[in-house]
Amino acid sequence: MPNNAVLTLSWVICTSTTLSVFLMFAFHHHVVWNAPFSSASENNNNNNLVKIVSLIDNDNVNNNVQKLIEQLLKEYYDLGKPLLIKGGVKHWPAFNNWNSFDYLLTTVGSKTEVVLQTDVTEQRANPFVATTFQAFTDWLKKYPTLKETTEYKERVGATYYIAEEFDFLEKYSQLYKDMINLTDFDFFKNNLNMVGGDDNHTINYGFETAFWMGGAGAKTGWHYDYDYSFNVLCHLKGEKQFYIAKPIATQFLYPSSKFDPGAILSSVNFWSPDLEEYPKYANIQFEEIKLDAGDMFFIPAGYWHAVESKSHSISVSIRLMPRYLWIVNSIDRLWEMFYLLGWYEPSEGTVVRAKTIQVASL
Ligand SMILES: O=C(O)CCC(=O)C(=O)O
Repeated sequence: MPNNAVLTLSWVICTSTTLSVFLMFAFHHHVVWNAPFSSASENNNNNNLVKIVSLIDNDNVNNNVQKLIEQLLKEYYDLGKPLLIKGGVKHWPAFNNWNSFDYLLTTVGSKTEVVLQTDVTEQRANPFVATTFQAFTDWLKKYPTLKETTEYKERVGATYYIAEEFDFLEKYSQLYKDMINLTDFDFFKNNLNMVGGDDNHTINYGFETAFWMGGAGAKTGWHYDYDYSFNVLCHLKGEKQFYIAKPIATQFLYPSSKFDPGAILSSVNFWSPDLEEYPKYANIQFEEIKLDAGDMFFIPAGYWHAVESKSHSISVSIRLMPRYLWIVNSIDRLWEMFYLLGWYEPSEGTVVRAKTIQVASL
């Protein structure tokens, strides 16, 4: 090839690669900060923020219930609005099975290591402890109520929470079976061409799941998720209080640059807001939603939420995202990998855990 042609080809390749990378980062920035597929343009009228539908009196543990759930989720997914289905996961075997510590200990294994969040990681420094599943369940049994965990927190400074453990369920096939193969959500995977975090469908049926198990007083701070446009919290044990605000509440929530792959965190701690530092927070409007065991809660992307367990609690998040968001999200995964390799230090910290403190008992 003549020299000129080689030069021109190299120039074209370099320019188009640089442009593609630039466009990718610009698109990533737009999606992360605006969650554009959510109903972010709505006005600030907070009436009926969450639609509540009750299936509690519906004893039909059969396909009709599943069809109804699928239709409801589809409708609210299209509207981009939160939906609480009371009793939506009561037909899962997990609803009964996971009530028993013995069952969980046998399935997960008493010596299995679990990593526990100890504080509102989204807004504070993030100490994590690692211990055995046995030690964690012993702690839950010893401190079963909010009164007892509050006293413990005052004394020791911690409340323990297995929070958003992505690969937890995949390791225990029986726990997956207790969720009746996630057929309530098949529509989203098959008809909307959405993907979970992992393509190994034989283990996880093509869904991404996150496992949450904590003591009374376990908390998740103000944040919104931009990536999972399909995010359903299936609440299986205990009581949880959700605080949820429309995307437009961003103006009152002081988004921080603390790094959380897939999410934007607020600088404001729901449980101790500093109104001198964050005065606009005084104007926020949010709704409180109580989740009982057996409830299913659809949280559209872009909606701010904070969560508090009022008793010992267990939930599973079922999540999917459109294929293009998976590509956008891979930039976050790359940064996460760089952080874990020590090549990137987020200026305002991160919720990604790099270190844990090993303890034999809690
Ligand atoms: O249940 C929790 O503590 C948090 C749930 C949550 O933030 C989510 O599913 O996005």
